[in-house]
Amino acid sequence: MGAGVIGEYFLGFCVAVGKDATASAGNVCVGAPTGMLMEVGFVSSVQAVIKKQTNKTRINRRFIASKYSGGKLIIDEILCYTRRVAYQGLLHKYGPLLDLPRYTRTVSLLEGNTPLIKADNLARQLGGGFELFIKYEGLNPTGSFKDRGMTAAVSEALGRGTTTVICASTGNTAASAAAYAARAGMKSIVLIPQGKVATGKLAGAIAYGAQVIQIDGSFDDALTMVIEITNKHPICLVNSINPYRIEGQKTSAFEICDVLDSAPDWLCLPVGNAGNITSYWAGFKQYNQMKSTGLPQVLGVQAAGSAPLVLGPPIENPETVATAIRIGKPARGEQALQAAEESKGRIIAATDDQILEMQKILAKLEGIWVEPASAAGLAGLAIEIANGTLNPKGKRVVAICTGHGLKDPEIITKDMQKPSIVLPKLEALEELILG
Ligand code: AN7
Repeated sequence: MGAGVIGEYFLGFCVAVGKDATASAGNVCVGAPTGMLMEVGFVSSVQAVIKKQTNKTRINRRFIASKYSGGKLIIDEILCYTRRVAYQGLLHKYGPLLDLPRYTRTVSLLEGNTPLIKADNLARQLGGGFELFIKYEGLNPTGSFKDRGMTAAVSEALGRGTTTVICASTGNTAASAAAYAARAGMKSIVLIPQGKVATGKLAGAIAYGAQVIQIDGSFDDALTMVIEITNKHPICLVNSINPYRIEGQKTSAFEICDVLDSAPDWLCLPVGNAGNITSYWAGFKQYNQMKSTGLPQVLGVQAAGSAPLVLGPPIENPETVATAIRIGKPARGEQALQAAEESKGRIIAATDDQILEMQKILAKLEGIWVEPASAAGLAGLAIEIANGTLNPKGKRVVAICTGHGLKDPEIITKDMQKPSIVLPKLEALEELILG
């Protein structure tokens, strides 16, 4: 046995001779009688991997495999290199678990695989006695969780021969759609509510080459319009009404279970158009069926000024500083309420002040800066704990932080104290720092 590094790949090789060397298709492992196991990623057959390996590494050895039996590939003799393949994105990793058509052609920016960060300082601030993890979705390629759904939706659209995608957006969907469309060689059109989209999101959509159109109306008006136009013209809708968006976004639930070995006790997340809460619930349920990972209670959090799922009827003129979730008529509202109910959780509202306060605390206590909407889930958790309606003691809580703070820098800079200016002299600096 030996190992070495070639390029970006970790390479190890093993020699296995004999009938007890087996490999399972899917998440393929090549097993050697020595007990050595190496993961080589998703492939349809071990032979294909070996062929790829041998081409890649120019190892001119023979690989002999006889046949599949009981889901296993019985191997007579292996003499091969295996490698731990670099991360290749969500469809590569979880594709077989997602309900996508066969014609799907993967368009990926290596999205997903985001960190689950333990937040002990914040947990202590909230009273302690429980485990708190932040799923930092702002670290996706375009800075939000939308990339999980977009890799699936745009891959399906490409495979189907679509040339143009369209969405209504409070900003993050727009940036994500534009990026994936660019990569797929498609045109993208994004409709945004006038003047209410954070700079980092608008800049992204423009940079990725989208046709950006402002609607003199709300997100809900824009969504109605993209539905109408896609019913009439061969343009692909990539809002979360698109079922493939939901499929892609389920992967975050899979990742959480893969890291924790089970679902958390509570899942807290912001709710806008309600695609994400729908996806998480579907993902946790699917994994639980497959792997008995359990189910979380779901706490969905809306902004108080745009909380139709808390108040009941749609909100005509939603308002909130958390512009990402400034949505008055969530497309998947019914499913969100169902997820909350089935999970024995609930959907609540947090005020703008509570959201902004949590945004600051999270950045200052944990070094995690998220956009306002992304702090809503945690703001809701803080409210519930303070009210005594959620007892976290001994529990494991995961909060989904959906978008990066850099998306909306103005929310911080507009109120900030200008940094002090000193002369370029040591004494001046000393006086400022040491007083
Ligand atoms: C950071 O980009 O609706 O409940 O058009 O950007 O699945 O809608 C954004 C939503 C939470 C709410 N956090 O997710 C859009 C858009 C952030 C968001 C949500 C959004 P959903």
